[in-house]
Amino acid sequence: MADFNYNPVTAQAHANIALIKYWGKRSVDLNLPAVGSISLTLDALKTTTTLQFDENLNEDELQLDYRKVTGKPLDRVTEFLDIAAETSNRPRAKIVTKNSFPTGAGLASSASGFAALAVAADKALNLNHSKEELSRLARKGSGSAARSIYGGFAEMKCGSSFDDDKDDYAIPLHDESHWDLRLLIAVTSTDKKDVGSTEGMVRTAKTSSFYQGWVENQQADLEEMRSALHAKNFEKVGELTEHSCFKMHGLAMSGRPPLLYWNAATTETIHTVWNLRKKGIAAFVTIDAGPQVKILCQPDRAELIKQAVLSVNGVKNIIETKPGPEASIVQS
Ligand code: 2P0
Repeated sequence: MADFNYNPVTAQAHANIALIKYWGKRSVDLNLPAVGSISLTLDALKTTTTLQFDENLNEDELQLDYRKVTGKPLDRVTEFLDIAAETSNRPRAKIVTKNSFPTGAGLASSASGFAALAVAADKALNLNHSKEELSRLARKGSGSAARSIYGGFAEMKCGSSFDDDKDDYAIPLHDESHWDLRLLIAVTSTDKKDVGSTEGMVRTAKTSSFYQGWVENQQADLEEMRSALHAKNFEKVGELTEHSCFKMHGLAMSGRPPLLYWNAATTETIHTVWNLRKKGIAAFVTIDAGPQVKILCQPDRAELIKQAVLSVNGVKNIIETKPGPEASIVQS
């Protein structure tokens, strides 16, 4: 039985963008990825979470951005705390969480959210987990959260067992001081997506004839990206980032029924970035399970690219981010 600390604990974590994408699970029950992935943690997208166990509560209480949350998101948090405490027979908790960015806008709030909650739970349960254990725990909340335990660049490992997760956790590649890059997020819609990532991944694995090829080729992309990041080869990192993005989306589109996360402004933004590239401006796109376009560039090109992309019909705003720090305790 965990050793409960009844003081409030506040933790923070930053969202991340996958440069080499995760798509597909080898176990949905254990939330085990089918492929490894490589990500960049983002400074501007931060979640701050305060967790406090309270013996007087009958159920967990969740507040997100000043609003009480019930239903599925609360169930997911309750389940996660049961896993962290290794028992459902535990004191209930109050969880107050705030994002520095709009929730549900396709900006990976589950990654920063579950990474922050894993770090807060570790402290509130006096678990003293290693980084590897914290990452494994965050993964149980959301696959991409495993990477948000680290700052800078991280790699999510993919094990081979179908019934244990001993090899499924992220490791740090380089911290945020390794390389000064920019990631511009062109927000094209704030509507809730129709098909969530988990459902999308399951559908793809079941119905796409491209799926096996996706899984088999991932290792080569991971190896190339590791070397390119180490060498700070921007053109190579950019090319690999776009390749993994379009491979993932091609895969999603090849499912039955097809999954297309893009809107018209998404496509228009891709072409705008490619046109800039034809003019010699190094910029590369990546897109997650939503319609926002993320543009990887170097700091001295950020302003010019921002202005060009802001003129695209349907682009609502642009969030500028750079490599961000690891997840941490803010107060306890
Ligand atoms: C990624 N995505 O690597 C990929 C690329 C979206 C597209 O990880 O089901 O919310 O909670 O493990 O982490 C989004 O999926 O999925 C995601 P679950 P998650 O960032």
